[in-house]
Amino acid sequence: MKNSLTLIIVAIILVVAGIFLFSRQSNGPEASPSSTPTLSSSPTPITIQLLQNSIRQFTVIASDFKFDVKEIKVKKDDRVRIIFKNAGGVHDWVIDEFNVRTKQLQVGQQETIEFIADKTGQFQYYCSMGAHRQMGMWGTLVVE
Ligand SMILES: [Cu+2]
Repeated sequence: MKNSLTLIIVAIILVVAGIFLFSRQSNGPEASPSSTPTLSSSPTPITIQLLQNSIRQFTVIASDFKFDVKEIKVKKDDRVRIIFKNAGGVHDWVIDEFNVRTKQLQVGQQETIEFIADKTGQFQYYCSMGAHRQMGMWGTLVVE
């Protein structure tokens, strides 16, 4: 009778200890997910910043023989979007250093091109038709 009472007490202690250990173990994994969001939340502001930086949009209108925008200023690594519209003659919009070139547009046509301004400096954009560049169809892209 005394032996079976001891067994019951031992069994109760084991069960209580088991519950205690089990609940501590299940607390363990719960603690780490709460610290994981702190780690994974840090890349989020960087992603948002990239998106905010990403697109600088400019509309450039061409006519005989000029671009209405003579200077475009952006920051390094900006994504530059040029909406190029042709209001007269046949023209294109070219910038050699970034390998950017629209098609040769007829009057009334437009084309949108995008590129990453991945180097700093001053770069000339121009119309590559005939002698249009020499006649004044150029402007400056400034990447700071
Ligand atoms: Cu031209």
